[in-house]
Amino acid sequence: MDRPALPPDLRRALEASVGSDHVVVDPDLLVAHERDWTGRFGGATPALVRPADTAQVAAVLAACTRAGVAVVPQGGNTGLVGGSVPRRGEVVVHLGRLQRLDVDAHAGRVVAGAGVTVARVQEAAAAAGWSYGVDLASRDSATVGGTVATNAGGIHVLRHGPTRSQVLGVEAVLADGRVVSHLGGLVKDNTGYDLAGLVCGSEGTLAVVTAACLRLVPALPVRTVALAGFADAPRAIRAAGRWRRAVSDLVAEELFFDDGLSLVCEQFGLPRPLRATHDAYVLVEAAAADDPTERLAEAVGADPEVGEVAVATDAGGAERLWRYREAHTEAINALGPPHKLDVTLPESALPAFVREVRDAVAHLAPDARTWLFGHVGDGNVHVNVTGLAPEDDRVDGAVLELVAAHGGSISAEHGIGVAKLDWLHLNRSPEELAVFRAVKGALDPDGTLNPGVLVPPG
Ligand code: 2HG
Ligand code: ZN
Repeated sequence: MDRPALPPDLRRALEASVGSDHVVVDPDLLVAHERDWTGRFGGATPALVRPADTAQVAAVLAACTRAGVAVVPQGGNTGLVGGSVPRRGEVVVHLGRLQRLDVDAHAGRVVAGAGVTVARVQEAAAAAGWSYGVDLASRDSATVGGTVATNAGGIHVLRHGPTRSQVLGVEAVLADGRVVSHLGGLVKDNTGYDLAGLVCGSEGTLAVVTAACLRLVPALPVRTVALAGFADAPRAIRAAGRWRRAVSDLVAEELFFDDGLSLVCEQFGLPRPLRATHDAYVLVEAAAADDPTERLAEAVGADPEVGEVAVATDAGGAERLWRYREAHTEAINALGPPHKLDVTLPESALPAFVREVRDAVAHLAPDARTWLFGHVGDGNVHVNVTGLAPEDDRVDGAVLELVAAHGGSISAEHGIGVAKLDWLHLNRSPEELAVFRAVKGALDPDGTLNPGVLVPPG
């Protein structure tokens, strides 16, 4: 991989803005930032720049735009669609030093710098008697900047909505260095275009998020987790729908299958969680101010389609059950770079999709393996396919077309990045895509910010 050179004038301007220690050009230090978490997407960068605050981000972006050099913003680099890594010589603007964290315990909100991890926001919220509505397996690395820029989902979307539902305002820097800031945090604030809502989910293509004001939700300190085994996917999906309607304390509802569970158990040396082997599993978590166990047991224990169930009411037991679900991503990655197709289906189409998607992959790539798991509570299935060459995207196209044919979304929570760009038209009309391009052109006329991501060429 040829590493592009950083133009000397730009290097001087960047060093003047952030200090020479924070303009990294040593190839050994750059490699970790050049490939995404899956190992499927990446390229070479001439430099990684580490601004310390919003003013420095502004100076960096203005210098890059003046020099005609594109940038890719990066936080924890936990993205899964190739949107956080350089592909064609972009400078990486790393937001890790933006660590502001101010909690307003009275109002129930927090202003967090882009580099603060989701786990730190959760801890700060808990210390103030609140909770943060977003949680995801990559909580210790994923950052506020990245999760806002991608409108990250996670395991609590069915209760609290995705990241966009938590965002009360953002501070972001445009490509020319202008700062757009609206961090007042008022819940009722009906003063025109929702710029925070627009920047959230724009995947670094419109502005670089430097801070966000996030709402907090009431803490629900008593939690119970149940893992139920089912004879097949339709039974599991039907039960998940019944529990969503019956259990008002439900905060998470996840689905996985026996092949994924066996892989996790093998790779991490874990005992199987239930006595018997079942085809499909649903993990549910209920949380409340008082003990929700009885209410959850009433629904899960009495469900005629459940084959077997394990319940955890203490934190250690809950973590143990969650591990079977959360370790899927790592276990699958160990098999080689997967193709990740993060999709949502209408509830009524889920059983058919689960059956048809395996057939569709097997038809095109008989040697590939299909792994299905995800957030069944909001119809979100993570279709992972291993055993394909990274650049062979015939399976990607077939799966995404199947999703669209069922009225689903080709990206539930990971975003479009570069991975899904060729299929965005399945969900977005030519008129919508023209608006995407108009917005991009208005905010980033020189195309400095994350080129090739999210916005298809006209
Ligand atoms: C999860 O739900 C993440 O664990 C990752 O969204 C999903 O690995 C995946 O495909
Ligand atoms: Zn997920």
